[in-house]
Amino acid sequence: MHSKALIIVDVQYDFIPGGALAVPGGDEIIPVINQLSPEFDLIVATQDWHPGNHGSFASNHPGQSPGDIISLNGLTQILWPDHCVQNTPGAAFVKELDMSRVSRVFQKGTDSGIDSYSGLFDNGHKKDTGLADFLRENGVKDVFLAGLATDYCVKFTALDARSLGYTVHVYREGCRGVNLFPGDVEQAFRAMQRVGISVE
Ligand code: VGL
Ligand code: ZN
Repeated sequence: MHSKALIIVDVQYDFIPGGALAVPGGDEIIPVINQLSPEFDLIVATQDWHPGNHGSFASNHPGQSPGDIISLNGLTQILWPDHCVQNTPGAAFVKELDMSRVSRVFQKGTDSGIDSYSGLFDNGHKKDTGLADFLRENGVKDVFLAGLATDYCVKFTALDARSLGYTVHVYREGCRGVNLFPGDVEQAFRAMQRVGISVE
């Protein structure tokens, strides 16, 4: 049994400077996470893992551009540049991230018809990645989060974990955000705190 787990969210080349969907300062969190990980004996990572025809890619919607907002099978969807395409270098974990003690990787965003910001459930809460079962089977009570991006995948993973009843902690310095709209990162931290997530 493990009372606490660290979830490392989407530390992939496409989300750090130079990548297709670069998060400003995204690489700065890697030493922070590497320093945190020895405190944990249960660590998992999530991996954004899209097919090339994914519905969140602007390139798959003629006439649309990244940043545009559409309805994708009934859900509001921000369109992104092509990113984290399965088996491409951009989808790989950044090599400086210490993965040696990561016990499982949970992939998400694999269904072309729906996006998945959370590492637990898709955006429609229809399918899960297996991470919820994994946390339950391991007796986890406290979930700690770090990774990319604060205002998307970290936020929605944290909110889903909180909804499942976990005590959730987010490491502010272990995350960076997109800030597509100014203030998004601070708003994301506030939305997390409002439901009882601890930002530390
Ligand atoms: C993410 C946008 C699109 C993330 C993934 O990891 O935060 N953001 N896909
Ligand atoms: Zn994605």
